[in-house]
Amino acid sequence: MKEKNMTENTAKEIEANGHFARQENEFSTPFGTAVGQLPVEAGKYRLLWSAACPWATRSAIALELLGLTDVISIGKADPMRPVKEDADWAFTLDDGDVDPVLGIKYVSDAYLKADPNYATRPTVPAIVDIESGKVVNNDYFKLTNYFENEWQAFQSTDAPELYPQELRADIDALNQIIFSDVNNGVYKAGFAQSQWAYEKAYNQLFARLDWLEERLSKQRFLFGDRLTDADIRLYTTLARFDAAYYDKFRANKKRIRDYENLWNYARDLYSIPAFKNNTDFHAIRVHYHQSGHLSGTAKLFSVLPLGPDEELWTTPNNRAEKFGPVTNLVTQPGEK
Ligand SMILES: N[C@@H](CCC(=O)N[C@@H](CS)C(=O)NCC(=O)O)C(=O)O
Repeated sequence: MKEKNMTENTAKEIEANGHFARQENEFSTPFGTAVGQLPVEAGKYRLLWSAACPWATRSAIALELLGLTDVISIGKADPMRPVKEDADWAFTLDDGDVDPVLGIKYVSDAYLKADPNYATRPTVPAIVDIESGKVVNNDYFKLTNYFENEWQAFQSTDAPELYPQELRADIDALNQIIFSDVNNGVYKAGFAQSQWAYEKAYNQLFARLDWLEERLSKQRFLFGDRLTDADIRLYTTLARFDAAYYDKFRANKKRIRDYENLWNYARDLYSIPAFKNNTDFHAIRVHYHQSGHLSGTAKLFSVLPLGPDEELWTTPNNRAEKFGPVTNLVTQPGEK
């Protein structure tokens, strides 16, 4: 079978000028108590994710930070995409290559159960209703906010408030900027199909990283001394930057390691177990460098770059010393 490459899979998302415009999410019914919303119930849903994916990893980090991993179960797809005609994610990390709860081989099985005519990319993260086996929500942008807001009754007693009411408007505004220029900015650079579109994305990305570097020179996190939803979103891009986006997506003006504050900040976050436990640098390298669908030129099973050295992520950072403690975490970053 032929492995489709990124260009074929995302062809519908490339505008005439070569700019990458991400597809809409098909399943966006919110969680909540109103009629027509998805009921908030322990044991009802499964999050499908892959450690390769920045959009899915933000959900995995939020679930663990909030103590929700026994409430919403988690299925993990292989970072190496299957050799298969259609774009997909496979459960080849599991026994028998099948997700043990849903009994499916591919993420697309849950999409097709929900919509037999589903014709766009089956993506992670996806929330599946376990009983029906159908995807009920794949709104990667809002999922963490649902976990933070709507799932409060099930959160652990010491869960940090990641989306406090008084900061919501500011967090939403910053999340939008981070999405456009950084999270999706790297994809706009990497998937651009014209020099103009690439340069526009590249310039926007590095101007924004410079701006964030300045913001983080004054405070421990994006909103001062408390960890928020915005930090999770920025982190998942920073964690992939030097290992994948820098070279694979030609985002090569600077590495994150070259920014004093962003690099210390990224390592500060990595020293929090929920971040570290959901950061798999091997999965990231395999996915971006070897998995067929992203490889404009590389081949499946091509050579895997060995660096950057993961150990760099555990070197000491200066954030606590510079800015003092985190006010909404019981266990401070780096503490056991
Ligand atoms: N659901 C969003 C974002 C999530 C997303 O793009 N996830 C990626 C992995 S990081 C994915 O599953 N891609 C599947 C594909 O490109 O075939 C979208 O459709 O663009």
